[in-house]
Amino acid sequence: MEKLLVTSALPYANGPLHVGHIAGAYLPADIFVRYHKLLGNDVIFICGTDEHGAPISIKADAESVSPREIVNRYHESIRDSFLGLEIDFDNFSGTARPIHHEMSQKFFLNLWKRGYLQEKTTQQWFDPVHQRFLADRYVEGICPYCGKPGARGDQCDSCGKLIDAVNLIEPRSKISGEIPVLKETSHWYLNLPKFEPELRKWLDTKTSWKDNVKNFILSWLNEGLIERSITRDIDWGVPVPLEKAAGKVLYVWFDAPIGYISSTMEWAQKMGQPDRWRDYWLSADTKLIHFLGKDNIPFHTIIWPAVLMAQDEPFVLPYDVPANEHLNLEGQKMSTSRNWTVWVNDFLAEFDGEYLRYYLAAIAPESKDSDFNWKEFQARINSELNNILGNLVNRTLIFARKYFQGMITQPLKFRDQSKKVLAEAALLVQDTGAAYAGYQVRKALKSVLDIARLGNKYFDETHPWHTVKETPDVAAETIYICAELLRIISIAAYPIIPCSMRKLRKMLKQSEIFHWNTLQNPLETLQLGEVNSLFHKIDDQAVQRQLDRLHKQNTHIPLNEHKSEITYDEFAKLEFRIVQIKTAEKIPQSSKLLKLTVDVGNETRSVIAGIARSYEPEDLIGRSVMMLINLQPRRVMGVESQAMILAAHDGEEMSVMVPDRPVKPGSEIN
Ligand code: B3M
Ligand code: ZN
Repeated sequence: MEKLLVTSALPYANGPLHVGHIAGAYLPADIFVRYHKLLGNDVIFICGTDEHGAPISIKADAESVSPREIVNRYHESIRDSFLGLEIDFDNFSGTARPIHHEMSQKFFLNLWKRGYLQEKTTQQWFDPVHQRFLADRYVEGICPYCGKPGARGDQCDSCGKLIDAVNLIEPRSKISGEIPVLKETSHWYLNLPKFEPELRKWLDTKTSWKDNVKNFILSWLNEGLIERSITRDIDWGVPVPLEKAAGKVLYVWFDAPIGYISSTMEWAQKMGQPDRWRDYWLSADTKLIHFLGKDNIPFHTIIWPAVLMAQDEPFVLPYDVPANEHLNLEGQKMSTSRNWTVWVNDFLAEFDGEYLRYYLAAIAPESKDSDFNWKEFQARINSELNNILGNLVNRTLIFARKYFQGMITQPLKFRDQSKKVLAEAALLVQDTGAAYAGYQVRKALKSVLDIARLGNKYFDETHPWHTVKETPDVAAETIYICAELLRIISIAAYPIIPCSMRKLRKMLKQSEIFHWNTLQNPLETLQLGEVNSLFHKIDDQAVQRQLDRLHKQNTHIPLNEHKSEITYDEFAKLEFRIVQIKTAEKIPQSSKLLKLTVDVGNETRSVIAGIARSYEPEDLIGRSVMMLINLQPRRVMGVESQAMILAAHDGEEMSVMVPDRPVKPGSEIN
């Protein structure tokens, strides 16, 4: 029996989960864990929310609420998403809990006592307006490595490099937007170079790690390790447990991985065996496996193992770090700031969570980035899940009900064709298991589906609808074999779609408790339970609604992204004029839209404007504003809009563009 400690990266409790998160660190882990639980291995699956650091306090500042409030809100939202998707952790904790603070301080003190930390005074960015240091994401600028804008004080998302904030080009404070100044402060630095020989030795043993992970680590090591500060000047986090460090907290990336341990400790406490966590973390035979997205690789494969090596007890080091690539959406990079994403809770409000598990397994970004595409989602659910697997379930069980009163009878012996099908299925099951063990979710799903394809082909070729008339035994054999394939699928596909496979087992009167090795116990004669369709199809409107929502949401372009260039001639085609607003009224059923009539100088036009959240209709009447007037008219909520009002939006408020001094309606702008 293997002992496995499986973790998924701790999601920041600063926002809800989207499908990209699930595809990267959670679904693949859950599938892996379910497989190992089926094998009967000793496995626990650990997670929790990452509740510290700049991501949380920036969000709290933006909403003028406490970090604690943000953390509580999103911890719940994230937990609900996991529940809805049956991502089934043995424990789901959070790093703001006392057990985590204690453990993190203990880890820090061990490093300090054992000489791995050094206190250093350096210059750090300081916001002159708000009189505070700008840790990590509180400052943004141009990446010193790749030259792209939008790099944050801790990491550049464009090139993936970790950044020392002082090297940012054209830095700006995220709080005030001002240019920050450098000011002295002292911090504690982890002496990473000291660990290099031991890290290299350890990494050399990791020959089977995924190529994308190995390459990432090698490029890191080859650039040379540097000392990294593990403390910060912010007021939300684990307090640094040294008297002279009053007011400072541990760097979120220092304490977050310790969350895997504190969550395991919480699990052990809940079981009433508070020392049980040690059986996993301090035992050399534990396979510690960290599932994560590729951005988190260096923290888990260099800094975290170093911190574990430096403790005063022999902590187990990561056995494997299966990191996944990114998931794009409709051909574009996902972006939460632009709302170009699919939020899990929104998905669950419309569709069965099992469909997301199925689709994300089918397109898992295992070795390269992959694309979430709503039309493809529909096609996979309709033509694979329904037409292949659902079809085999329906035709087999309905036939049994119609012709055999729901009896599935085990034949005394099989015809060759049936034996061949069972043998092929056994091979496919082996492939499925090997794929699960090797983190190849796509391949596992394909093998499982091939079992269903095999069943459909066999059903067609043995045409029971003919044989049932003359040789009902032959038809009964077809039905038995197909039901046996369904039983096999109910185990083999369980890690991917557990809920439907439980339903399928119920119809087949199979035990709720089952193991991978029960695959070998053939179906005995049985009377079917109640038979229902396992899946239903997704109609065009449902998908169109999602696409509409996505495109409608996506009206804001973040500062570091720009539309493609246009020519002067293209620009010259636009006709802008000053117009005067004559009437303004709310549009019932819409909280965003106002209906305006405007004087364009020699005519009046009606216009729909999306400014209702920022203006009361009566405040607009009589005002002169800027308008694009040669835009093709369109109907919005049943009203024709014959121009477009220009307004600035900062993501929160809209502000209409007005002339600097009075000008006549109809005046041209150029
Ligand atoms: N919260 C980063 C992230 O969500 C971080 C992972 C921590 S794992 C210890 O991308
Ligand atoms: Zn960069």
